[in-house]
Amino acid sequence: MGDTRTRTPARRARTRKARPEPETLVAYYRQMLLIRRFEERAARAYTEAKIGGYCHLNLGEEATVTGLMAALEPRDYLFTNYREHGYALARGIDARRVMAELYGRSTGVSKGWGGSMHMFDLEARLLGGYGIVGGQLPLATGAALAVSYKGGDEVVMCQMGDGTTNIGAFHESLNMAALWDLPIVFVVVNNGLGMGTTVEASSAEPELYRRASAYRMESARVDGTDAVAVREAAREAVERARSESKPFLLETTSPRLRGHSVVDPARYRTAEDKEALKAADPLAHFALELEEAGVLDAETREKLDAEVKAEVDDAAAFADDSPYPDVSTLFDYTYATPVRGESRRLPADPVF
Ligand SMILES: Cc1ncc(C[n+]2csc(CCOP(=O)(O)OP(=O)(O)O)c2C)c(N)n1
Ligand SMILES: [Mg+2]
Repeated sequence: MGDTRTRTPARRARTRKARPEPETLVAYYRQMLLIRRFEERAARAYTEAKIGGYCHLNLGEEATVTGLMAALEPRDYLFTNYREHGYALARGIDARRVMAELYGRSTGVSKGWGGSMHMFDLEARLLGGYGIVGGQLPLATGAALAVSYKGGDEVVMCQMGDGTTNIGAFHESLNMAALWDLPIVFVVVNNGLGMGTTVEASSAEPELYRRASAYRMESARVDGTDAVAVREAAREAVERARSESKPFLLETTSPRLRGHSVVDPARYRTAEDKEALKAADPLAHFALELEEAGVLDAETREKLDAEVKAEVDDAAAFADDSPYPDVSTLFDYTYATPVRGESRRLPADPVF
């Protein structure tokens, strides 16, 4: 790699793989299962017109989400793209509040005004959910600058998709983060597609983690279908950001099991592609691996299935029973501080 510090695949292959306790593995499995069932329920609720607007699911990315969130401390900050339901759940936000946000109800994470793409929870330090591709990067970089300026030891994690690495803000943000030694971990969740366009068709350097070398930033690629491997790689990056205040670019690879959003029939996929996807399902593989290792038996698996189903059913019922936000609160959360002369008019109201 010459003068860059980007890791070679050989260096990555030597990364130590920790052996977590059986309870931890089962907890990761449960987390992944919750995300899976939650997302399936969201897809169903969308077809029932309970959810409006855009809705992008983490199906296939459960191990990535679980591993990444296991690497963060509660005091760390998280920025994501619009595909963030799983992150909100794994960050510890109640499934009821996440579902209620999808339903646009006042009990939701963003009080019903954000919807699927704009979850925001200060307590969980989830600072969004962004619908503009790459919109989260400059904000996350700014948050890392604020941490650095204040001398804090929090780390900022900024998640994005593979397609986002072709957006200008990606390069501006990485450049500044490297130049100013900011405590930020950029994570590229490479699901192989930006809507219907493959990484190979859109990126001159399809090994996306290597892009960091342009900024002399360290980077690595990890199997995003392996929650433990993701956790280990992310921990290394997070702890380095914390102790040395150095940015890092981590790329995870995992399949996107369904269309870009719930309304995408994914016609660009062949029947063989779809069969291959089913066979590659990370959740099914993880369950099998745990069963073979004697960590998960059929009884526990059934128990977890029932528990998670009840949790998701309860979340959907809670969302359904919750009120819509009052229109009078439409502008309440637009600005953090009062704005002089703030207009509280609705779009159809006269300005003066
Ligand atoms: C600035 C901007 N350009 C285009 C879009 C439309 N758009 C929404 S998602 C998307 C693809 C992004 O793909 P990727 O970054 O790989 O994320 P993924 O959806 O796979 O998680 C595009 C082009 C947008 N929302 N914002
Ligand atoms: Mg993608």
